[in-house]
Amino acid sequence: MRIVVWGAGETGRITAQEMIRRGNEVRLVDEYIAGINSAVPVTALCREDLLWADLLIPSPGIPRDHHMFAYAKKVLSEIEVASSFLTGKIIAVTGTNGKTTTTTLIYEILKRAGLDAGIGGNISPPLISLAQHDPRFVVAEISSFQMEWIEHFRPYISICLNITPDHLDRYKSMEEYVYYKEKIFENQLTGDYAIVNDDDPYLKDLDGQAERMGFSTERPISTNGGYIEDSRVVFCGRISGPGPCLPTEKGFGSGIVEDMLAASIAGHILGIDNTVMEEVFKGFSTIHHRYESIANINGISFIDDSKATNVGAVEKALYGSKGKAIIILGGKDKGGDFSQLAIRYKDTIKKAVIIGEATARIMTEISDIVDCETASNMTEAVSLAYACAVTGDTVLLSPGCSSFDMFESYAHRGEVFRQCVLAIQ
Ligand code: UMA
Repeated sequence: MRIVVWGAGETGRITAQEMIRRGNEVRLVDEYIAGINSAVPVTALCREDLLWADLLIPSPGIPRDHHMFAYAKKVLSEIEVASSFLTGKIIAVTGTNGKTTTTTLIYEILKRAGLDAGIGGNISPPLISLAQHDPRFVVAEISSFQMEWIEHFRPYISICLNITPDHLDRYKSMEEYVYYKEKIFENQLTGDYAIVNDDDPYLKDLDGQAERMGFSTERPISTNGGYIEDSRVVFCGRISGPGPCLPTEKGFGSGIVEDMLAASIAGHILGIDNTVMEEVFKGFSTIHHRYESIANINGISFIDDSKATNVGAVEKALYGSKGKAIIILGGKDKGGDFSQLAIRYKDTIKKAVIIGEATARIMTEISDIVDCETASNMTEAVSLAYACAVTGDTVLLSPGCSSFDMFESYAHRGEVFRQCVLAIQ
C-alpha cells in the first residue's frame, strides 16, 4: 500500500517505521522540515504526495480542518491503524484531566498482577509502537485529537474521566470537543465496558451498547459501577462488593481519587484482586508536573502542577490545596474561562501571578475578583509569589494554559519552576 505519514514528530516517525516494516511504500512528510532528525527521510508536505497515497496517516497535532486533507483518498489516525494490528484487549482512557495518572495506574495494576501489558498513546510512546510485541493488554491514553480520524477503534474498556473546557483554540465549540471525546465509546459493542463519571454533566446520561459502569466521588450510586465510602471503593450494581482502600496519608491533589476509583473499576472488571490494587495505590507517587511537591521552605509548600494546561485542571489543584494559595497562572491561551474559577476560589487564592501570552485576557477576567500581579518570566513569578507567602500557604504553579509561548513543553516549564524554587533555598 502507498502511505503518506504526515508529521515527523514522535507519532509520525514511529508510524512510518512500522508501516515500512510491514512492507508498505511510505513517504514521511511535514510542513516544517528544518532541523528534523528522523531515521526515515522527511520531505516537505505537497499535494502530489497526498494524491499519490492510498492512505494518509496524520499526526494528532494536525487539525482536522487543515485544507490539505482535501487531497487525500483515505485518512486514518495512528490509533486506528495501531488498533487494527493489536490483538490484545484495549483499555482506553480519555477525559480532560487525569488521563495520564489513570492510564499509569491501570498499567501498574496489570503488571503487578503478572499480566502481559503495554502502555502508550497520548502518554507516549505512540500506540503503534506496541504493535510488534502485541501485548495481551494494551492500556492507552487517548486524546480528542487522536480520535478525529478513527473508524473502527474499539476498546474493550473505554473510560472517560471528565469533560471540561479545553483545546478551544482547536475546536470551534465545546460541543465539538465533547463530540470527539465521546468517540471513545462509539464502536463499542455488547460485552465491552464503558466507565463514565456520573458526576459529569456531559457524561451522566451517556449510553451505548457497552455495559455502562458509572462512578461518583461525591455520593453513593446504586447502578453498576462504584463510589467512595470512608476512603474505600465500593463496587455496586452487578459487580457489587468491597473494593480497594485508597491511601489517605498522601498529599495528592483531589483529582487522583477520581483516577483511582476509575482504575479500580477497570481492575475489577479485569479480575484483579483488591490487594494488588491497594499495593499499587500505596506505592504510587504523583506523575511529574502533576501536583508534584517540590519543596517546603519556611513552612511554605511549593507545588508543580505544570501539566494543568486547562482551567478544569487548575480547579482540581485548588480544590485539593491546603491553606491559602498563591497561584501562577498563564501561558499560551487555550480559550479557558478563568472568571468562574476566580469566583469559586476567591477565598482560597491569596494572589494570582500571571505570566505569558494570555496575561491580558486573564487579567481582564479575574483582576476584579482576586488580587493579581503580572510577571515577565518564571523567576520573577516565583519571587513575587514567595514574597507574599507565609507559613501554611502554598505556592502553586497551575497555569491553565499551554506552555509553548515561553517553554518547549509543560515539562520544561515545570523544570524551570523547580529551578527557580530551589534557587530560593
Ligand atoms: N505538523 C505539521 N502541520 C501541522 C501541525 C504539525 O506538519 O499543522 C508537524 C510538525 O511540524 C511536527 C509534527 O507535525 O513535526 C508534530 O506532530 P504532533 O504535534 O502530533 O506531535 P507528536 O510528537 O507526534 O506528539 C503527539 C502528541 N501531540 C499532540 O497531540 C499535539 C503527543 O501528545 C503524544 O504524546 C505523542 O503524539 C505520542 O502519542 C502531547 C500533547 O500535548 C503530549 N497532547 C495533547 C494534550 O495532552 O493535551 C492532546
